[in-house]
Amino acid sequence: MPKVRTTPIAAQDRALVILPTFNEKPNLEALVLAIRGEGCDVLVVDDNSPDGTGELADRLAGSDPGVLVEHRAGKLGLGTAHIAGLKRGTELGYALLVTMDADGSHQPRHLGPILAAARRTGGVVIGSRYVSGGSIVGWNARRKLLSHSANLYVRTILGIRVHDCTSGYRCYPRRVIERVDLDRIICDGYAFLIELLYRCLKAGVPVTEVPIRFQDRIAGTSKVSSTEITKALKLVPRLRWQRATHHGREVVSAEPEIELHGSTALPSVQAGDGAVTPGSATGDGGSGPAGS
Ligand SMILES: Nc1nc2c(ncn2[C@@H]2O[C@H](COP(=O)(O)OP(=O)(O)OP(=O)(O)O)[C@@H](O)[C@H]2O)c(=O)[nH]1
Ligand SMILES: [Mg+2]
Repeated sequence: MPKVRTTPIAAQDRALVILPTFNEKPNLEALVLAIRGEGCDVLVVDDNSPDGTGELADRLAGSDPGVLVEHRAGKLGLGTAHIAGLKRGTELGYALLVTMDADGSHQPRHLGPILAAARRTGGVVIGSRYVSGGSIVGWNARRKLLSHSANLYVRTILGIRVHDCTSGYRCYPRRVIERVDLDRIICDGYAFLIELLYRCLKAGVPVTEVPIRFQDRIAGTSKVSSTEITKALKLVPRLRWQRATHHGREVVSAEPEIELHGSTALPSVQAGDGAVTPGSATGDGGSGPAGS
């Protein structure tokens, strides 16, 4: 029997940007408007923020059908917020699902190159600070060192070549999310980012890094705690142990060069669309900025 298409026609080719929020009221409105200006729809996943972020999101949604809101009862973690958004976006039939921090660190102007790379490769695209052309503005040396060390740790333990494993600015084609069982994800917090990336790599999904200019949050406070960092550190060897029991594939590239199972293939695009990092993600545990 033929399958009945349930995808809303309006969503079929569209991108949905998922914004997890907890106390991001000062940042939300300008960000939502800028994302809408890039032609994407928005889903705010708010965890009953005490500062009224959820109410502001409702007001924005009230005047724009391209803005959706999911309210959750309390602070349930970044990972589960991403999962809730990815599931909702999948159900609604969006072709591309983007996750982005709502604190101003991830700029909507990078959406164009990120979406273009996702459409071209059909794989996961990471807005990356650690490929050529990427940068960080506003972090002190200690914060940079922490982030670089975390990425080096993840790359080394997991034996993967992605340079920015902890970036929350990502695009997942819906078909990729449909292939990865989100219900098997064990991490609810920040470690979720590493886990989902790793599961995608193990499923043989190509991963491409597009350089972004990351800037420190515009307003509000960070929600990353030392408990979250410890949880993430403990997760990585656990994933590695699972890896030993599953022999999967890894396909990673930094634009515009795509590495396919050891042989390098150049895609038919030029760097002019903002994807400007030739061949920097090759070699297991390769040395990106975190390693140098
Ligand atoms: N819904 C939801 N969102 C969260 C939760 N924790 C963090 N967020 C959001 O996730 C995004 C990233 O959180 P940040 O606190 O900026 O974490 P970070 O970017 O790693 O850290 P900073 O660089 O210090 O800002 C922001 O939009 C937060 O509001 C949570 O438990 N639930
Ligand atoms: Mg942030």
